[in-house]
Amino acid sequence: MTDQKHLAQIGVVGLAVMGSNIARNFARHGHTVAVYNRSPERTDALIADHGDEGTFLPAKTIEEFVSSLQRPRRALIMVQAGKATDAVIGQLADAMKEGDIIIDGGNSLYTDTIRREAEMRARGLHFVGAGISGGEEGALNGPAIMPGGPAESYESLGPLLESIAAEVDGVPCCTHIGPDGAGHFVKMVHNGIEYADMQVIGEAYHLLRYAAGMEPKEIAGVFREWNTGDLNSYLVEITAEVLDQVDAETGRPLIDVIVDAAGQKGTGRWTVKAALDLGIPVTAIGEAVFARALSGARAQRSATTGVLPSGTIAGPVSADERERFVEDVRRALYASKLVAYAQGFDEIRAGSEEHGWNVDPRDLATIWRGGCIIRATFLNRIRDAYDADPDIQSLLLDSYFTGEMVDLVDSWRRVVINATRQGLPVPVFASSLSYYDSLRAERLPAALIQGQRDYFGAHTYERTDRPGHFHTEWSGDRSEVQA
Ligand code: NBP
Repeated sequence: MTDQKHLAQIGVVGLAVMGSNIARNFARHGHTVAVYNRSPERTDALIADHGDEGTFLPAKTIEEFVSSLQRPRRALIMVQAGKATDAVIGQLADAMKEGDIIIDGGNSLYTDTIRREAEMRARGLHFVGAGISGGEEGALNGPAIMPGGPAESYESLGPLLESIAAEVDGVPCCTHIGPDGAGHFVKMVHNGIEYADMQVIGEAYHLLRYAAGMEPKEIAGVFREWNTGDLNSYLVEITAEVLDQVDAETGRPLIDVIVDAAGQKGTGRWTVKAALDLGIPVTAIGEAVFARALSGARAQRSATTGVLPSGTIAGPVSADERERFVEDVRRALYASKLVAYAQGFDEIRAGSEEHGWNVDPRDLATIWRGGCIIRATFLNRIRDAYDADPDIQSLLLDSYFTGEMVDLVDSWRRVVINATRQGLPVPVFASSLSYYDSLRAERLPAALIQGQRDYFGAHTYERTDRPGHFHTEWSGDRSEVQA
């Protein structure tokens, strides 16, 4: 029998930027790490450049890789999501034995993870879909990790993953999320929230720049100041850095040199698609995804710019009003952000109920405080809210959030009005305010929609004064009948 001591505790397949950084992170934490990549050049480069950071066992074939792992074998896949992941899972499964663990750390679609977990279970293997956030820097120095899959596999895998995850107040940013696709589902929604968070920051910048006429450097200072308060977060911090950057070639602010067409890899879109299926209004995430799509519609935009009338009914904010406007924008940003997070957590609750995952939202608020892109101080508030009431209907109903809204809502309205008067787009600020007003409204126009549906399709409606379903004989004598 092979001497287990000299074998690796974990192996990483796929040594592009994410995989090689995670492998280095494991090695730096004293684990022996088996490494394999389809093209051997990447394996060679990792060993040549970083082989002295710990103990690596480089493999030339998947069979050699698998046989260099301690039992139960733990192999982390970090390859492109989709077909490449399926191909690698197939190769590993053929070489592995019952009880071994395959971990997919890529950005896989959670329904793929559900399918793969069932397939691997049927072969006696454990399959763990693990969301990993933090980009390449996080992968190297401490990401947030959201592993799903069988709880049993977490016993042997958890301590390894926790050892390389970020830590906040001594708590690792990694915990078992729930069965099969739960980990990838919450990672997907995390990314959706990230889209909304980035968009609201973008809208705040846009208003300071074009409604208040401030320069990027000045705005960088504003974001730096905001980062010391409620808005303290990684995304606000890096926003200041980006806005401060000067283009070496032209001497202009870098932000003015970057083409204003935002890319996307698909996790935001998946979040919205899943929300549509679950019937959960994630308006902030939806608007953020559409805003990226619209920014990328460059031919359409250049055809309409200067052609469609602006109809603006106000000029820029005056110097006297600027200080108050900046504070209003801060509040509008915070309020919109609260809505985005509340909606994201609604989607996670609905997904968890739909799939029977039993995801604890407090775990997410805890592990997202470090390592990941949406890390923010205010996640502590979300954890407190779920501690106080694990079944709360909406995060906005928690006393902290409700109290904040009292302070924020007037400013939020002023900002949306101001932007509209100046013809500046604020899709997430505005739609989040509409969501907020819809949520708290005593009556919605949905009553009229029910009337229309009953008129053309006899879909029936409920009455406010007694139970049952009713239909009006619209094309007859217009009397009402109980359905
Ligand atoms: P990429 O997503 O760019 O994938 C490149 C890796 O996939 C290479 O190792 C490549 O091997 C391998 N690969 C491909 Br492509 N097809 C393969 C196949 N058929 N068989 C075996 N290997 C194959 O790498 P990444 O940017 O490091 O991301 C890895 C995963 O982590 C992805 O799922 C990504 O979505 C996720 N993720 C990325 C980030 C980020 O910030 N980049 C953050 C969080 C999660 P080769 O060298 O032989 O071509």
